[in-house]
Amino acid sequence: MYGGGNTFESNLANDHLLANEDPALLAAFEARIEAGEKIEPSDWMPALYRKQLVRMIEQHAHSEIIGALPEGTWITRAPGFKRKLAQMAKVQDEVGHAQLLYSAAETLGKSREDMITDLINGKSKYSNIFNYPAFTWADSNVISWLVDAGAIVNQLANSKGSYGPYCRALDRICAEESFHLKYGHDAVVHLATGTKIQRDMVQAALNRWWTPLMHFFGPPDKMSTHTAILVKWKVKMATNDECRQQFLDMYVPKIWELGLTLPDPNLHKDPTTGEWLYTEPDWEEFKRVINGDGPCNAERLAVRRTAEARGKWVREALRNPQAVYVTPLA
Ligand code: BYC
Repeated sequence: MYGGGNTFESNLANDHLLANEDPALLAAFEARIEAGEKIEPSDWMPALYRKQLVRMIEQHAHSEIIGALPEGTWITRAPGFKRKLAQMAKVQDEVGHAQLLYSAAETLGKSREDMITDLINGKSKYSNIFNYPAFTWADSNVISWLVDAGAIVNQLANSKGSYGPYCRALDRICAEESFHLKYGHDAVVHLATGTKIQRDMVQAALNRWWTPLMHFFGPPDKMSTHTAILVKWKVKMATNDECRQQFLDMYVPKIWELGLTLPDPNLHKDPTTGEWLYTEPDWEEFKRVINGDGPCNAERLAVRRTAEARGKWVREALRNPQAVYVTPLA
């Protein structure tokens, strides 16, 4: 089970939602999807399509806002003024992506407040990968290059999907992510072509991030709960395994080109099928991390809780501009 709840029960609840739909409306909806039309917020949609989109877009938004934290801690320690400026701009972009995605999810009827509450109470998920620590500057660079690369593979595919507001948010996000990717690549090349200490530092970071990166694309298709219906309704335009394969195909050669290695002796491309073969990453570790028991889960949520508490007076002041606030920070 990968989800926070019981997958069998949640599948039953999903089947029930679908069974209750008006068959004629459902058929018309699926015909629109089949024809490549975009679904907009005011259009009729099955309750399950809405529920799945809220789940996925909300998790994506949380991933952006939590994802800003490991790199954010390196802003003050970035080596040099130019790297500091670029790091700051990137982190700001990630927070902006969260805003776009929360707005897209809100079009489906869940308020931003409820989404944030579910995040800080540990009810909603966010990407596994941001529950690992960025010990060194090289860790931060590996995130900027390879996590953003993985994100682009997934998001470029899904930006051609069926739900208008999510696709438009992804178009904008992908444009910014592609710049992050260039920044991350430049920073990794700098270390990989530098002194022995710099090369060792980037190699150690790569070793640390490889398993979380393989997990990032989600469980293997045969174990995925939601892929089948999301692919059918063109929310996911590529499966977890297809995205993982595309990432390996595009980035393993670039990593090897730098003289860096990957911590999987079985990683190679099958010359006949063109498919990358690898050692399955530890999926038990993945389950633990996405269900709240990773190295940094508690720390990440604690930061968000503090941010939420500190921003309370701003939200209240916006709601009620006449009120006077004398002690903004507790
Ligand atoms: N991490 O049926 P499956 C970024 C969960 S941020 C955590 O395959 P699905 C960046 C899944 O939620 C960009 N949980 O699910 C930011 C489900 O649990 P529930 C992040 C995961 O939805 C700052 C269960 O496992 N990208 O780039 O069909 C700095 C079963 O999985 C993960 C996105 O969010 C995971 N990795 O497919 C730098 C993309 N994988 O909900 C960079 C949008 C699976 O039943 N999301 N789970 O409790 C997606 O494309 C899809 O949701 C996934 C998973 C491919 C991630």
